[in-house]
Amino acid sequence: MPELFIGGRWTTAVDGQVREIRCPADGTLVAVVDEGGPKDAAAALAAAREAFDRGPWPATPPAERGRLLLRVAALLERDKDAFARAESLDTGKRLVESAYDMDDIANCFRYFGHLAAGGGSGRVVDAAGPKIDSRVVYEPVGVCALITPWNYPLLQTAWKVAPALAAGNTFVLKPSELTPHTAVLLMRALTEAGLPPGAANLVLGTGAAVGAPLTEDVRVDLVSFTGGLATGRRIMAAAAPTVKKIALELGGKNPNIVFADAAFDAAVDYALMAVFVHSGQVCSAGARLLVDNELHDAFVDELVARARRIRLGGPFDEEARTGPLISAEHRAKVAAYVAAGLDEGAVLRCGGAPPDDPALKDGFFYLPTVLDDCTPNMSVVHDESFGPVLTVERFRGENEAVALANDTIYGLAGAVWTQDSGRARRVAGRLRAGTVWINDFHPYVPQAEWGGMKQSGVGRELGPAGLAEYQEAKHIWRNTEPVPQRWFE
Ligand code: TXE
Repeated sequence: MPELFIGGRWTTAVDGQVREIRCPADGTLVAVVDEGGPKDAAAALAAAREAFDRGPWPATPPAERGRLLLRVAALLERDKDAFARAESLDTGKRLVESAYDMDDIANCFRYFGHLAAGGGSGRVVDAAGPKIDSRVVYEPVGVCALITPWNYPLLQTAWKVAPALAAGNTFVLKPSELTPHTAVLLMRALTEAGLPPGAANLVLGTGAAVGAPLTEDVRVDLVSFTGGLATGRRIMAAAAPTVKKIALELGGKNPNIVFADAAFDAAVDYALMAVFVHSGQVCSAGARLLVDNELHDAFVDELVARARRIRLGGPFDEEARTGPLISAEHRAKVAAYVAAGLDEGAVLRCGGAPPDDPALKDGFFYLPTVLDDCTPNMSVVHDESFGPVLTVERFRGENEAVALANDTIYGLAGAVWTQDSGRARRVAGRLRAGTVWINDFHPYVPQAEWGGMKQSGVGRELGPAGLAEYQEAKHIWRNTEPVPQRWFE
């Protein structure tokens, strides 16, 4: 069955291109999919434009749009196993993690479904006196280009698709060329839920051939992108000539600050989870451990001992605790960051190489790695390696902890571990990050905004602000008793 979805019809790529998708855990062929190009992107944009300018979706009452999103949530739950399996085969991640993701994804659709169904975000403004009806209404932005990455393929897509549809937009989705399958399944669910043709369009393909044309085209009103910083900068520049709205989530280099009075066992456990879950391919990964000098030796010894025991494996290995990296190129990049860190004086405490287990030789695995005695000037400390690599720095006192934590161009997330609630609040208040956890790491809820300060991005996803990204405010002023003003007399 063809995999591009344009104007409500499944189709192959105009130029007949295809791509092999292989599982990163063992290199097995998952499928051969259609690979679109600029002509397919243009056709999808024409369909999305037509559906926005003349189709029923933007004018569908918000409550009805909300009900459709709730039906999508129910379909995602009905087909959870198929979605989770597809996600695991594309990404190599453990099936159980893909299943957690599916729960989050259904919740995301449900949250925005209820938000839309609740309606009523417009307001009456009574600033101009009794003869004026003045109200502000929120309308869809228009045609959205949604460009998503490979680490949480459907989750990142849901964070964009659900609010975009809740607000009444139409869209063209371009998932990562490495992980297309759950996007295909989502188009089927949207269709089954009753979304009108043209409101949702899907073009598979590379960033250069499909993503870039979408970011340049005048028919696109908004680009929402999650991915790497370098690509985010390119997209911002590409969107400038036509002054598109942009929303960018560009990752982070997130500090995990552990004070000497932290609950030791929980702090070690979460420090491991913070950085090694999904082998570090998480935008909010706690990749920089900042540990109180007093606690350093005991904490890092215990952490390293536990990191050595982490079992790697493919999606269906029930004993495995984390999986492979997405590609050979990505693993080479992670290895290069580790090598640079060692050159610059970091001390390797564990990992630092692919595993030697012959059962893992066909996958892109890399051992959980801890680099001790790191300093802020090392590239492995300030760049996002996006792999299972933890750098450790020591601090003495609250001020130094905060200074080190904020010494980054990123500002997505961070955590502080202490049993002193005053200190926890003070440090949380001083961290320049869009999300701060106190005595925790990684949780989020669709009700709360997610996004980055500084170069971690522009705008917010989730929460009421996540819906607002996809809306334009319009002020409508009605003079109920117009009388001549004689301005020019
Ligand atoms: O991402 P890209 P890559 C970070 C992480 C990783 C690095 C590079 O550090 O090592 O980015 O990963 C599409 N116009 N993150 O190269 O290029 C591309 O096809 C329009 C953080 O895989 O950012 C894909 O769909 N689109 C991150 C999407 O952009 C373009 C998640 C993401 O790919 C394009 C992933 C262009 N010119 C990587 N070029 C996070 N924030 O969670 C590429 N694309």
